[in-house]
Amino acid sequence: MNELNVVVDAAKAAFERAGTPADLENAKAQFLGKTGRVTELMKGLAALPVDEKKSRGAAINQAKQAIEDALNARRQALAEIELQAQLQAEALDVTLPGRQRGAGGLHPVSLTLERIEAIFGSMGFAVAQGPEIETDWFNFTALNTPEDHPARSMHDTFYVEGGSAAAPNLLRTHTSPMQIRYAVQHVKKHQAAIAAGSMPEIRVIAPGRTYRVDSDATHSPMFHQCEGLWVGENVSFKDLKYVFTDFCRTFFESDDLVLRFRPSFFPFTEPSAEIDIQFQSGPLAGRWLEVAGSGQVHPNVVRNMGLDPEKYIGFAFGMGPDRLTMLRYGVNDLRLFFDGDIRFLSQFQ
Ligand code: 2NM
Repeated sequence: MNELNVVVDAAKAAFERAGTPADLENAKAQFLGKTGRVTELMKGLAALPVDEKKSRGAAINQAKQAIEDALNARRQALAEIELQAQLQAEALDVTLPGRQRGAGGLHPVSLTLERIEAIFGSMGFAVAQGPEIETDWFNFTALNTPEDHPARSMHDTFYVEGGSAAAPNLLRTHTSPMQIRYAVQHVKKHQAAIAAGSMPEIRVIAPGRTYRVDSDATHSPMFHQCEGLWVGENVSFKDLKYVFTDFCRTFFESDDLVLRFRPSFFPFTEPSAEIDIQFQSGPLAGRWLEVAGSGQVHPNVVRNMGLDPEKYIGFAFGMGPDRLTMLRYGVNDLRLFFDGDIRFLSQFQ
């Protein structure tokens, strides 16, 4: 093998060994660079006689061309390897299943509110919703709550901007103000019938968020209430009793559940009663559990609804959907409802 072929083969071998573009450029310098072997061969031409120069020069050029071809081939091969590696690294497996978002679902208290609305809805009660920021009038005064009642203190109620200095606006402490708003609307709407001596009955529940300055395992500063109101000419405590009994038995899916109406006091009702329930079977059997307050709407409140208390009589009740949810599902800490822990909430789906 002649000397030039040895150089060409050495170059090819060096290029093959180069595993990266940088290695390849180093190998190139050894053959085609300023002090490379091909350059050295060219320099050797100067010392040759003229007749040898031409053929030797042509042979060196041929060898140089072969080396450059090998270099370009290797460059392309390395670029191809690099491209393949990159494609491999960025490969997408289009057959993988997509990321799941999860189905989501209603909060347990929302499930309870929906249940309450469906049950009372089936008994002819409308559902009324209204403002969570209330005036002093609707939250307290219209509900016959005296000026010095503890619920009116800064200690018990969240006051907000608006209203007057003497009667600032507040976060409603119960949903009863909505009962007044609804009744006033009803009276306005049925003005003609009332003037003619008869009014379609008011039958409404007001579910929603309420606020009090209170926080422990059984009290949250934000909690839910659902109050009910039934006003007409011939409504009586017996109606309240059968409606609420039916509600409790349906809500808790327990036909033998019994109720007890225990005398109590509220400013807006007279007489008033706490409603206790007792299960006859299951984990809570035998214990009296307080679930609601109730009573005959106070004549002052009936008057504030725009009705004559001598002609119209009303019955009202108020219950805590948060507590009803705890009883129904056996939850022992109210705060679990408002912590937003998905491990707790997902159990209700
Ligand atoms: C309760 C207990 C007793 C109540 C009264 C009224 C209204 F608007 F008619 F005056 N709404 N809700 C009421 C009565 C609420 O909650 C413990």
